[in-house]
Parts: sequence; C-alpha cells; structure tokens
Amino acid sequence: MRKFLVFGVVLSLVISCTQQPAARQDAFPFHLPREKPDREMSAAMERIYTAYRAPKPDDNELFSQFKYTELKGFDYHGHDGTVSRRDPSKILLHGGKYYVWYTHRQTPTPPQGAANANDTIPSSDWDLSEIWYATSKDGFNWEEQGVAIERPEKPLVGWRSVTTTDILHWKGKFYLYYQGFMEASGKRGDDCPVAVSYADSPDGPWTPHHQIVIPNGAEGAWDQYSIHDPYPLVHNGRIYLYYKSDFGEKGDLVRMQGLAIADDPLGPFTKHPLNPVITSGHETSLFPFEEGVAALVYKDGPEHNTIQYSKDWVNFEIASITELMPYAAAPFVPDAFSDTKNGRGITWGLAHFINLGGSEKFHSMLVRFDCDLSLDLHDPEMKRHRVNHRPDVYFRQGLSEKQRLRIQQEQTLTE
Ligand code: AAL
Repeated sequence: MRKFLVFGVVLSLVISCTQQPAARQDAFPFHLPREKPDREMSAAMERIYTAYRAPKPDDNELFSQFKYTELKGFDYHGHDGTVSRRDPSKILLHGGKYYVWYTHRQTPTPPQGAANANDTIPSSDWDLSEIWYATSKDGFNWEEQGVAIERPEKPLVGWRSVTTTDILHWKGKFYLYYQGFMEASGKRGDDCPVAVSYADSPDGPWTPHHQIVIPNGAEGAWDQYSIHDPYPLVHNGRIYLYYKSDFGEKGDLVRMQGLAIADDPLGPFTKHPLNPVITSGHETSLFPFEEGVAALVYKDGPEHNTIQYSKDWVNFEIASITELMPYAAAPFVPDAFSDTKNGRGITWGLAHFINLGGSEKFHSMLVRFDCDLSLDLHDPEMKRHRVNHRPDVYFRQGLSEKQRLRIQQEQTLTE
C-alpha cells in the first residue's frame, strides 16, 4: 500500500511539472508591451507580435474601419431594376479629374435568370451590359460621361456582355481590362475570359483588342470557366494582373484569386504556378504597400473580412481582421502604376451595394468608401475596432422558417 502511495505522489509531481512552463515567470504585465516581450507566451499572444504589424489594431497601419457615403450624379430610374451600376474600376487621377469605369446595365426589365433571358432580357445584373465611365472633382459628386466600351458584334469576345473592368496606365497609354461574356451569365455558370481595349486618352476612343488576353484555364483547372475581376498593377517593370475564379459545383462554389504576369499590356500573360495566391475574397482589390502589396479580402472563403499583405506579391499573410468591408472595392491608388518600392496605401475609393430592389427589381449602385490604410494618414476614427450596429441590423439577420421549426422541435420543453 505504502509503495502505491509514494508512486502516486511522485507521479502527480511529474505530471504537474510537465504541465507548468519550464521556468516560472511573473504574470503578463498590466500595460500591453508594444514590442514582443522576452517571456514564454501562448500561441495567440505570440501571434499578435509576429503576424500583425502591431499588437493593437489602433496601431496597425494595415487595419482600418470603412465609412460609406452615397454618391451624387447617377440616376437609377427610381430603383426599378432596369438600370444598374456595379463593379467599379480603380479610380484614375488624370488632367485634374478623377475617372472611374464600371459595369452599366440598362434593360427593359430587371434580371430574369438564364432560362428566361433573351437578346433584350438580362439573365443577371451584369448581363447585356456595357462599360461606362464618369468623372469627378471631389470623389463625391460625379458626372456620368456615357459609354466607354460597347458590346462588340457576335461572335467577338464580349458580344453578350462586357463587364467588371479595371484600368491600367502604362507608358502613356490607357488599357481597360474587362470580362467578355460569350453567353448569358448563369447558362452553365458565370463563365467568361478577359478582354482588353486601349486608348491614348481616358476619355477614349477605345480600340478593342478583339482577342482574349487572359484565357480560361485548361479543362479540369481551377480557373477553367471564369476569369473575373481583372485587377492590374505595375511591379518590377511588369504588369501584375490579379483575378478571381469561381470553381466547384453551382451552389457550392469556391472563389479564389490568381495572378497573371506580362511584359506587355496586350499579353501574353503567364499565370503564376502557385495559383490560387489568395484563398478567399471575391472582387479582390489590392494596392502597393511598402515593398509589397496589400489586399482587401472580403465576402467569400475562410479568410474573408481580412486585409492581407505579401512582400513578394505572391505569398499572402493575414495582416488584420476587420468588418463591414467595401464590396467590389475600387480604391484610388496613387502609386498603382509607378512601379513603386515604397507603396503608400489608400484612403478612399468606390465600391458597390448589390441586391437593391430584391429579386423582383435586382440592381446595384455605386458608393464611396473611406478608410485609413495609408502610411501618410493617421485617422484614429478609422482605427476603432468595433462597428456598433443598431438592433434592427441584427433582427434583419432573422431565423429562417426551417431553423425556427428545428429549434422549436429541439428546445421546446414539454410539461
Ligand atoms: C461580380 C464580379 C464579377 C462576376 C459578377 C460580375 O461581383 O465578381 O463581375 O462575374 O460579380
């Protein structure tokens, strides 16, 4: 008996020693150290000193809240669903004016789905669309200038719809990359390649290249059907064009971001062998930051609602977690095309609100967002890490009838 007792005491001592840190240390200090303290820490504590630029969001240059402002200058036909504007391009500053290009749909009816679509009835919010543009002196009040890229004749790339454009300013010329639909979106899926047009002025006229510049991937490849959201930047004297693809089966789509690189705006573009390079996001927006590039990653995927950073423009890490991020964010990126080695970041841009008018009058509208993701701005209001919503925002995320029934069956106490 005595032997068992001694053994039990020795065993509990050994267990307690193995669970305690090797060296006893003082409690974690009352004031959060700015620099990584020399002490043993948990994985979570290690992370705030190794994964992020600062242990507190307030001090993290790659953390920001986002503020939204309604734009003036765009007519939405009383929001009846026949006019839609969405998926804006990065903002370009040229000749003392801000420029933006975007998907413009003007159809006799709101979208009716692929089965009911025809030559005039759109399948989706971005079907039967053109690329239009607008200019502004302040980023809040805009003057719509009209069409920039029309739909070409069938069977040229984009004959069904040209949408979701972005701008590149390269060696004095201007290039608009855009999705070129050859069938109504939703027929098989949201399938399209990317095309490009070019001009000597942001006001056009735009000459279509009439060739696919970013092709769909090979059969069985992740990006075999959709090449979305083309987003060109200039890095190391080359064009780094990021894009999104939807893959997997309808209803269970995965959305990730790829990278294609070219020496010439008209291609050929080489897709990076490590694609996909960002595992989440939807219309992902990026901007040069210090020597690397930062990305606004929202909407889809395991790392949605994050701001990410890549020193080598290929391998991305989470730099911060945030909320209420701008969808289809199209920032004003002053150094997007300057091949900078010291990117300064962003403070504003345009984005879109979709799902306006419900399924009967579905359309989208452009909005402005402001933030502080800039090395040259310090706006403490943008660094508050809590968006306080009013109760109605929560109540609008109500239970479905199916959920309510399940909960009642599971949780209603019987006498
Ligand atoms: C957008 C973008 C692309 C898709 C559709 C219109 O948010 O991802 O442009 O094709 O949705």
